[in-house]
Amino acid sequence: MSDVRQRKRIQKNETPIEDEFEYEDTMTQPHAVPIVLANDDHSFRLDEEALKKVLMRDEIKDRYVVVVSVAGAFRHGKSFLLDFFLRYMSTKYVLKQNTSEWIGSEDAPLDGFSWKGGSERDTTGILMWSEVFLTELASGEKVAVILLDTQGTWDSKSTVKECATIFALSTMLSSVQIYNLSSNIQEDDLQHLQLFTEYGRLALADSGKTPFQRLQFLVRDWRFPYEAPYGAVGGQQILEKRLEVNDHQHTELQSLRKHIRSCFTEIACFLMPHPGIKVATSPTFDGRLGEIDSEFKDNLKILVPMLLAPENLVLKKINGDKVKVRDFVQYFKSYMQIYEGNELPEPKSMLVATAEANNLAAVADAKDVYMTLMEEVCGGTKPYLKTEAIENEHHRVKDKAILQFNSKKKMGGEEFSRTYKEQLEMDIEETFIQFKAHNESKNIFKSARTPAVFLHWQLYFM
Ligand SMILES: Nc1nc2c(ncn2[C@@H]2O[C@H](COP(=O)(O)OP(=O)(O)O)[C@@H](O)[C@H]2O)c(=O)[nH]1
Ligand SMILES: [Mg+2]
Repeated sequence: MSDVRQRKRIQKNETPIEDEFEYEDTMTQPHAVPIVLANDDHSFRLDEEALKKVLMRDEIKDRYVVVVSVAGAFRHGKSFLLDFFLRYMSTKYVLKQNTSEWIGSEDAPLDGFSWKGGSERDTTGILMWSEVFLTELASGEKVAVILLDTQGTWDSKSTVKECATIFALSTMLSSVQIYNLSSNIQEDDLQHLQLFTEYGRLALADSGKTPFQRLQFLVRDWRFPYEAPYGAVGGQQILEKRLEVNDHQHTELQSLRKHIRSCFTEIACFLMPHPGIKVATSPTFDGRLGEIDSEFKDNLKILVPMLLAPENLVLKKINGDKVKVRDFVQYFKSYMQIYEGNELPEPKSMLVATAEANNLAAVADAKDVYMTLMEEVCGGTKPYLKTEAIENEHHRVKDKAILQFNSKKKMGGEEFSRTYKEQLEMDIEETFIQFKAHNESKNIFKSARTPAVFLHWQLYFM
């Protein structure tokens, strides 16, 4: 806030807003925005205003969305990795430079999402980078790329629930979930995916569509390159082994593996080398490349474009349909509602929330169709239409809007959609009343007040 505005507040006996000062300052620089925050009782809340501030901007909201999230236990270099993502995104998408030098200079400190050494824990939650990266795919689709950082610990009973929630929520929301693991893929890492496998089973039964897109295991500090080499090829070997189903396994382990595969369109794994002693232990390390092992940097140069180059971006799909940013906001809200309580949600309620959100998205699309077409017919600058003509147009356009609603694939079945369709029809009728009133105001015969004026208009038009 400017000094002048601050002084005026003081003069008016209002408290100076220090936060706002800081806020405006940070707004000029891209920064991490806490979107999902933990309450004291380990439940969560969504900062809807912050979410909308980032996403509901005109140049963003109608684009298809790509959501890249990094999740997994704390202090395993998630935020550190994301800061390299940011370097790549800025070079490639903002500066539009096609260079392998995106990785930065040897002595520049690494900034962006805050990362740090030590064992102190951050609060649990989800952060979104305030800068949304825009690009166009080879197919011509305009997309917006959102980066999510997650924070959590898995270190005590109460926080395990918190972490499971954040992990679940970020998986539901992302098109690429990077599952960051230390040194290997263990059985309990797979078990953390259990909730989704059940949700996936229900979603598949309901719509026949694979619920999620890409699951990218990322194993840090891989120590056996002679067994499986660093990178995607070695990762694939390890993944195949871990997801292998065989008769010697307990049936539970078998079905977990089968269901994990059925939940994601694509599952991959990448093995990262250790970044070097300075990165892992030095309290003064500031992220500069000069102090990171070159093998780690070489692999970063492969990993990051593999995930974020325009040709490798994965669009977020729900129920098989691509999702626009504004629909994504709706999904975020619906999912958040089921995670707001103190218990982990049932897969069934995850399904209901998805069905609710895709019905709401279908309603919003249909309303858009109605508004756009009616604006063309009788919007602000259009001439007055006779009552019969505007009513005919209304029926024609309303049919189109309903058709749009019906044609959009939705979960939950006919019965579930009926309420949304009824609401849509009511909303359309209400909007029509406004269009009609606006149209009437253009009727010069009726709005002319005095007989003299009326006569004047009559003479004019006859
Ligand atoms: N051993 C190891 N440490 C890393 C790696 N990447 C980053 N670190 C260090 O791990 C610590 C925690 O990093 P941070 O990104 O805050 O972890 P987060 O809690 O998962 O987000 C920092 O001191 C980093 O320097 C890695 O690949 N291996
Ligand atoms: Mg972090």
